[in-house]
Amino acid sequence: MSSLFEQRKQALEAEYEALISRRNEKLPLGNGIYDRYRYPVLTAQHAPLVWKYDFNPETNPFFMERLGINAAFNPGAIELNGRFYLVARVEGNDRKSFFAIAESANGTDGFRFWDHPVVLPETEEPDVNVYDMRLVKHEDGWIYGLFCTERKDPAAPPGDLSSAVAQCGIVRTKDLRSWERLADLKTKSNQQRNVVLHPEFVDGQYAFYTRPQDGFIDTGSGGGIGWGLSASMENASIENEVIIDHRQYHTIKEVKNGQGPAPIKTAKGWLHIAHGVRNTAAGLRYVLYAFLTDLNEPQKLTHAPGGHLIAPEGEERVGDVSNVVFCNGVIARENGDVFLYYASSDTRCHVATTTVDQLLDYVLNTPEDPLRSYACVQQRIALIDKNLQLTSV
Ligand code: M1P
Repeated sequence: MSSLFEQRKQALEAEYEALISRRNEKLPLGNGIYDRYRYPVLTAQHAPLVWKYDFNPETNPFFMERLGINAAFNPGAIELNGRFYLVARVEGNDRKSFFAIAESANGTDGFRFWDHPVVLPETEEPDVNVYDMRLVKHEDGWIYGLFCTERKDPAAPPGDLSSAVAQCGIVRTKDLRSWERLADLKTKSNQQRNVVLHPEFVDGQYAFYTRPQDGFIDTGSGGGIGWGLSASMENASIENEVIIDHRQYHTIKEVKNGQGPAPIKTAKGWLHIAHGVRNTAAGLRYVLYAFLTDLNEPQKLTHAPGGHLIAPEGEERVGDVSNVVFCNGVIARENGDVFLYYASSDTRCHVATTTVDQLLDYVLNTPEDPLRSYACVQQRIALIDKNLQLTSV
């Protein structure tokens, strides 16, 4: 009769391998824009057992978790040599997030974490929490990772243990294994989250999408997706930050919005995925939306379909922060296939697959939000009438 330690270890190892080797399935029909999949691609349960358990029967006779993992979500994504890599935000039971790389051969299942999480060097001002890395293959030859670094607000009054300052941390790598930490991005804003590096130089400078805010949670009078240039990445600094995609009353991005991953370069312009947030009686609701900007002037918005591209559905709606979908990782392959990695409710990560052609059709031909119910009805009647003419022949 094997020990409790051995029984639990074997059962958990079998369960883990079954999870990693489970094939994912495209859900039928979809909406023509993208396809969802039956299973999330990364969850807390994808964390290797050696991250959580002490494997020594002497010191852990109950085969008990010693360092639990709470969630795996909001991954940056990159394709290297035909393989798919996610740099996930992994959150321990202690609420601190860290980055860890999961690798898959096909991008929709089989994601397995590397043995060790990313060792992210600190600056002289240590990060308390780090999350939401955007990976960018820049034309300068480096892979950059821009992420949110969060520290306690030194100006918070005594007793306020919640106020924090969010800024943009920057690392770079060539192989996803060794990471060089650069100075945090400097801007004039008190708070920066959702900062993303544009993959190409613009006017000979590094170009950033930003999200200036007055407060840690509240945008205050700020917000919107911003844009700014910096001559250097080693000491990145933005002097002039302009808002290129504003928040707007009674839309999906009324409360706040933020750039998702770096935009995809297409023949018709730069294709952006972003998140928009509105308030409800049940709290904030995060959805994804898309827009297109000019190929030569990536800060110039050219097409803005109304409404959301992806909203939380089914089990996606429930988690640690319910009613949230968030995307900071996308892979656009040479052949035009697109793998859009989105997390749900700050808990787990999913994939939606589509193509550049489908996304371009979506952004070019989906009408803008007309901003008033009456105008929305007119917009829908125009569609109905065109269809009725076609169907009555
Ligand atoms: O909890 C939802 C999201 O909230 C933040 O995003 P934003 O700054 O746009 O509000 C981030 O903490 C993000 O990680 C999180 O998913």
